[in-house]
Amino acid sequence: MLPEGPDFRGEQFRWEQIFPFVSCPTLNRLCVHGEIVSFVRRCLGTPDIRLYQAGLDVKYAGDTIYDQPLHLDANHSYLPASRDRRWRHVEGFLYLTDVSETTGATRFVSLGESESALDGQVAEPWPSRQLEPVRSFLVPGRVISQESAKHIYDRAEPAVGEKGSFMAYGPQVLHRGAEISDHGAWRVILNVSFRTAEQEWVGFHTWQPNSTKRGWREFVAGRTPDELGLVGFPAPGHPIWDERMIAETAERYPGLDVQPWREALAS
Ligand SMILES: O=C(O)CCC(=O)C(=O)O
Ligand SMILES: [Fe+2]
Repeated sequence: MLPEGPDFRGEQFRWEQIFPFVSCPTLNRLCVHGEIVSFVRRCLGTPDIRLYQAGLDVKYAGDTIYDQPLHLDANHSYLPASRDRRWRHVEGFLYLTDVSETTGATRFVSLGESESALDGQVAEPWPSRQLEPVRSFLVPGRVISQESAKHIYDRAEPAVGEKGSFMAYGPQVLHRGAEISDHGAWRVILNVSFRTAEQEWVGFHTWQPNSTKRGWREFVAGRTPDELGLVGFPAPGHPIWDERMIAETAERYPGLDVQPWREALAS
């Protein structure tokens, strides 16, 4: 029998939409918002970063049970979370509604307490070794059950914030999704996560399969070389660019200003 308490339920993600968003230019632009990007560059200590996850996450009160167990998002990397600052990536939630303790604010344990809590724990499959064959597709990595560590659950704080707030955390921070207890409420966040260009072991979404579709063309129109670099587009001056490549790219993406690529070729 599956447990009734905190869990990773597929229904928690049923309204999720993945970037790029068709006919939603503002949402597309928010995924590469200048202030978020500059904050993440400072966190990661390099300008050379990539957007590796971008999705709109919508949750409605009463739709399912949103309580999750405390966990690390181990499904963002091939490797366990490093404790060395140099190897962190940044996971982020841009709040598109006000988020309070009763409207599903994610609960977070501080970095120091997360690390000491994990030190004492043996990594176990969730929800149990017996159920691993049926549930392994939902296992997100290191999970701490309430029974094994109630005191750590008590230390987890809700990340409360107004619409427009950006909540950022690293891969070694314990957290859990929480119930929306206000009747009739909903919570909307834009989930955007970044890695350094060299962290190829970190990932979640892949953009290329959608790059021939309308939503992608709409996103690319009007973007700058710097914004496109966040999704892996080669910068002006990269050796792949010649006249023909620039012309065909301009044809593929109406509304993209290819002048910076032309100027780099000429210089
Ligand atoms: O939606 C949330 O509040 C957090 C969800 C979460 O941590 C997860 O699904 O890994
Ligand atoms: Fe998570």
